Amino acid sequence: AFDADQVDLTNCEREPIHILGTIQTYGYLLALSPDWIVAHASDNIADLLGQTAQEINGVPVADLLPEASIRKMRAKMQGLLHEDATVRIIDFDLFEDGRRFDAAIHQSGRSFVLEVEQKADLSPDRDDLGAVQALVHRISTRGSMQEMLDQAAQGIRMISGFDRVMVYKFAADDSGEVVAEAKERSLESYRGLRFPASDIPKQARALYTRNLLRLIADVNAPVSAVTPAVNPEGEPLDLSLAATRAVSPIHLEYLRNMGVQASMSVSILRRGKLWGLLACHNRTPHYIDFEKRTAIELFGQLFAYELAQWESEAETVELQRAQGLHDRVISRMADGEGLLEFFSDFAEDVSESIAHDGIAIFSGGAYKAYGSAPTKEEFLGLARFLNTAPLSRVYSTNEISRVYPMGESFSDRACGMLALPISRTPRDYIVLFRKELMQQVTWAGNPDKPVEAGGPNGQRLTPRKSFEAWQQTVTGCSAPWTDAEVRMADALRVTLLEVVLKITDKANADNK
Ligand code: BLA
Repeated sequence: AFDADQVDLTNCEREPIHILGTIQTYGYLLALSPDWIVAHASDNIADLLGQTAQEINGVPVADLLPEASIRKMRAKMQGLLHEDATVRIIDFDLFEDGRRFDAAIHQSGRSFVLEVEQKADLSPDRDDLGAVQALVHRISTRGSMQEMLDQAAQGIRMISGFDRVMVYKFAADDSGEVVAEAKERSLESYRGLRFPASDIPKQARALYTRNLLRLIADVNAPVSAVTPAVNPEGEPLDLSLAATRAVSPIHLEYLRNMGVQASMSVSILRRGKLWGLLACHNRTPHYIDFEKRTAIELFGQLFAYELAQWESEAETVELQRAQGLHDRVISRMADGEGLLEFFSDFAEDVSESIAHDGIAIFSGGAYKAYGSAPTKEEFLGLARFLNTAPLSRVYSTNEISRVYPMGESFSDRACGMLALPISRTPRDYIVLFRKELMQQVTWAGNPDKPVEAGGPNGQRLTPRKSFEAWQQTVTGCSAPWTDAEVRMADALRVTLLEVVLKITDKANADNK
C-alpha cells in the first residue's frame, strides 16, 4: 500500500492521485452499482439529501431521487459508449424542487459515478458556447502560430475570468514552457519560463490525456471524503475521470507558494498525446460552473484541432523548402562547383530548414565554419571522435561533452551537434552546432525578487525555484534535435553522398 504521507519531492510520480479518496466540495458524488444501489457517497452529500453518506450506503437510488430524474439519467446513459466517456446533463432539476444542477455521469470499474454541482450562474442570457465559437473563429483566421496561442490565452481569460491564463507547451523530454500568457497587469509574467518534467509528474500527465479539464476552485477549502473508503473487495473508488476529484496536497502547496488560490487546466492533445495545457490561475478562490467548464473543454478540443491543422501546413512548407535545398545543391555540384566553394550559400540555405547557431564543413582536410562553432584545432579532435560513429547515418547529440569530454573546451560556443558524414574515406563532414540552451532562455520576471514561500516542502515548490532546478538539469545541453530535423539532415546526407560519388566516379572515368 502507498502511504500518502511518504510522498516527497523525489517520488512524486508514485503518488496515486486517482485514488486519494476525496473530492472538492463544490460538487457532490454518488457511486452507484449496476443495479442503482449506492456504493459510495461523498460525505458532503448530507447537505443535499439530509442523510449521511453512511446512512445511504446500500440504499437503492430510487429511495433518494425522484423517478423522473432517474429516468432522465438512464436515458442519457445510453450515450456512455466508450470507457472514458462522460455524459453531461446541464441545468437539471434533480430533486424537482426548482434547484438547478449540472450533472456528469461516467463509469469507474463496476460502478458508475454521478457528480452534481449546484448551478452558480442562472442568468438567462449566458452564452458560453457562443463565446467559444467566436474565439475558435478568431483563432482559425490567425496569422502566425504565436498569434494563435496569444489569442487563445486572451480568449480563455475573458471567458473564464481567471487572473492569468497561460499556454504551457511540453517539450520532447516532458519539460514545459509558458509559450503564451494573458494576465492581469500587476502580475509578474511567466512567459518564456521553462519547468522540469517533475512539476507535472508522469501519472498526472497520463491522467490529463483521459480527463481533459480540472478545476481547483479553492486551494484552502476543506475536501470531502468518499465513504466508504473501499468497496467490499477492498478497493478504493477510482476517481480518474471525476470532475470533482480533489488534487495532490503537494500540488496545492505549489499553488499556495505561488500566491494562487484557484487553478484550472485544460488538456491540449495531439494524436492522443499531451501537447500542452491551458493553465489558469486566480489569486482568490474562483469557481466556474460545469456548463462553462464544458464549453471551455470543447474549446480545448477545437484549439488542438486548429494547432494540428497549422502544424501540418507548416510541415508541407518545410518539405517543399527541403526539396528546394536538395535541388540547388545538386545543380551547383553538377555545374562542377565544390561544396567548399558554395558552402556559405549552402549554410544559409540549411538554416531555413534546421535551426542552428553555427555550421562547419570539414572536407579533404580543409575546414570552414560560420557562426558559433569550434576552431579548426578543436574540430580535428572532434572529427576523430566522429570517425568512430557509424558512417551510414547522421550523428546527433544535444550534449557533446557527455560523449566527447574534450568538447568542454568549446562548450561556450557549441553544446549540441548534428553531424552529416558526406564521404566514405577519408571521412568528411558537415556539422551543425547549437549553443547551450540556457544562454537562450531568459527569466521573464524579476530574478532578484526574494521568494516568499515556506511550507513543509520548502521553497522548491514555486515556479521560480522550479525554473532554477530546470536550469541545473540543462546546463551544458543545447535544445534537442527533433526527429524531423534528424530525418531532414539524413535525407540531405544521402543527396550529398550521391552527388559526391557521381562526381568522383565521373572524374575517375575521365582520367582513364
Ligand atoms: C499538477 N502541476 C500540476 C498542474 C500544473 C502544474 C499546471 C495541473 C493541475 C492544475 O491545473 O493546477 C505545474 N503550474 C505548473 C507550472 C506552472 C504552473 C510548471 O502554473 C508554471 C507557471 N509539482 C511539483 C513537484 C511535484 C509536483 C516538485 O512542482 C511533485 C513532488 C506535483 N503537480 C504535482 C502533482 C500534480 C501536479 C502530483 C497533479 C495534481 C492533480 O491533478 O491531482
